[in-house]
Amino acid sequence: MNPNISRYLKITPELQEAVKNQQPIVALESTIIAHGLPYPENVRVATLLEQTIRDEGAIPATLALLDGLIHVGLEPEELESIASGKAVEKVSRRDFARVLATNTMGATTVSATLMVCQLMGIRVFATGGIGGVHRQVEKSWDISADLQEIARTDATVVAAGVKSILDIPKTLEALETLGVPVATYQADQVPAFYSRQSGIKSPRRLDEVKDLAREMALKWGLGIHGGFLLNCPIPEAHEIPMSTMEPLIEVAMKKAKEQGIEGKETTPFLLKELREQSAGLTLEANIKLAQNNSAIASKLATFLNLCMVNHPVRHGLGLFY
Ligand code: PSU
Ligand code: MN
Repeated sequence: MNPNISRYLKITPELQEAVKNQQPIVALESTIIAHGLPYPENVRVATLLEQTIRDEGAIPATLALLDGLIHVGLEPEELESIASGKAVEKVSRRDFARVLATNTMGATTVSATLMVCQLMGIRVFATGGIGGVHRQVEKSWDISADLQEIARTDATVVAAGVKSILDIPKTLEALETLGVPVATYQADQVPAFYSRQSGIKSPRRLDEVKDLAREMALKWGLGIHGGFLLNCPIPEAHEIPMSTMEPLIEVAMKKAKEQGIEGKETTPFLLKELREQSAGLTLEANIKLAQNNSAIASKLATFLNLCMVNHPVRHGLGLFY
């Protein structure tokens, strides 16, 4: 790597080894920790997700910006600061350099996490839900920076769909325009985060993780840049049906409007409201789905490793752009 860039990186010894030995790695974001889940539950969840990835054979890399350095892998005390800190910024592409330059504590969203994946060559990233096109976009123009970052990064994002605080059909359309393949794991509908069903047919169903691994290796081997989105429905035992969630979402959105919540505050505000209104039910669901995604991501990373090593089309031929 360019030495001018490595000056700005702090990689744990375990991950330095993993990169050197080309072991499968799964990235995890830190906004879900700092802004998506309450303290101290978030510390337990972050640790659980890392353990789940290990149990399935890959090495976890939780990413964050601390002390002017891009952290790849967090030590327990670093995780504690991100999870408990009040002054933690939610970082997307727009904020990345400023947060480093000012030594601010920064939690990476899907978009900033993907930037670090591209830098490190990490090809699989597990999260809960991605950002997307918000409802009433015609008034707010609120479209998450996550979408264009998935389009430009050579990595697969493993998520549980987008929750219906977003406009799911518009989010799918935007991803299609950006050239991002979107599939649902072992189901026909796009999952809606807390709910297995959204009523919206998925552009594609994927039954075997190894088939996606093969496709990823071929795409990047051909030099076609860009990511994938694999949506995994929340395990049945933990789902909250749409009919239960919809009224809660309506109330939360109304409250956000009344309080003038906008921009990057919107998603964390709605998540907190839903958690409170559902008496913690959404919190439990959020944990279970993120854990499920981490397990699937770990399997995917392991298969991908095999495919990349054995693939006849080597990466970087530059046939496409
Ligand atoms: N969706 C969730 N939980 C989250 C997020 C999204 O269900 O924690 C976070 C992710 O970090 C995502 C970010 O990248 O919110 C999107 O924020 P925005 O909508 O402001 O782009
Ligand atoms: Mn937004």
